[in-house]
Amino acid sequence: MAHSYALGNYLLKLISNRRVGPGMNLAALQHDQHKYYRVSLIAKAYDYPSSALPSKASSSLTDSGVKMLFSLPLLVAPALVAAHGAVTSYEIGGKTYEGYQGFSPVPGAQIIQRQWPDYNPIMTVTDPKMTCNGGTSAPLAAEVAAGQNVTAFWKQWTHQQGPVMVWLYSCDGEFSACDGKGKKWFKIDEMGLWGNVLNSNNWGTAIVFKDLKWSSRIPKNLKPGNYLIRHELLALHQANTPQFYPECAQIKVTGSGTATPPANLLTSIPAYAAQSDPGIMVDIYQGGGTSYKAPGPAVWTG
Ligand SMILES: [Cu+2]
Repeated sequence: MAHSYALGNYLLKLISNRRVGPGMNLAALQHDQHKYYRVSLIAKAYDYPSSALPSKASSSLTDSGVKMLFSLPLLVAPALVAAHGAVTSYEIGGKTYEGYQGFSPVPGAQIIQRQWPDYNPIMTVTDPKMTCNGGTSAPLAAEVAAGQNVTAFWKQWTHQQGPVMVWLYSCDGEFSACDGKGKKWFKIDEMGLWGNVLNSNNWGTAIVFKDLKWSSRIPKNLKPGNYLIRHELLALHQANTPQFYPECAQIKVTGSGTATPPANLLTSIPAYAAQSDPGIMVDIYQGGGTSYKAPGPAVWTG
């Protein structure tokens, strides 16, 4: 709902600032992909030609078109639930592991994923939901050999600016007692920005947007044992308004490795960085940045 308010507010600002006139480029609306979807929906409802929709290039709507958008915010309310996204299944060694589909946790569901209650954005890095998006346990675990890939799948994903980060946590025991607490999380994979244009689609999350999946290799010398694997998308499409989307699954790493990450690469979640970290609190449009460093420790490759 916060997004709906933000859209109305944004359009109001556009109109009141008289920044939108006939033929003006509306690419700014794409700053929030949610807005893009809403514009699409409304345009559909009014039989705009498809050329009137904001696209990856650019397009324009007339002043009256914008007013029409502003007058119809309720039309798009159902789109809110469909926005955002979460990991919904995994593939490991050719085997698919169904995850959770969202919004109605099922007691005892036979899955490896920790059931998250919703995929609303988490807005602060210190939120307790940061650990596993509120998921606390799962009855199953997937076996994965050290050195093998784990692929996470998203049924849907909406944003194209911000990093992908993949983390592990050593349970040091049974999953039922594995709460993700303490300074024991480490990164095994990340993809932030390539190139130097923050206001672009050259981001890890843009790959998830396109492919709806992400593969990461479990470090090949990792010490065997029970681990949580945590996939995190950090959406940066709204200036200085980060959105975190993390989900966890339980994996049993096998092999004969002995390696563990050094202490300087371990951190706790929530709060693996300060909210003011430049990788979290960033304005990709007006911030003047030409590079980006994902928050948290460096990736440990084993
Ligand atoms: Cu979203």
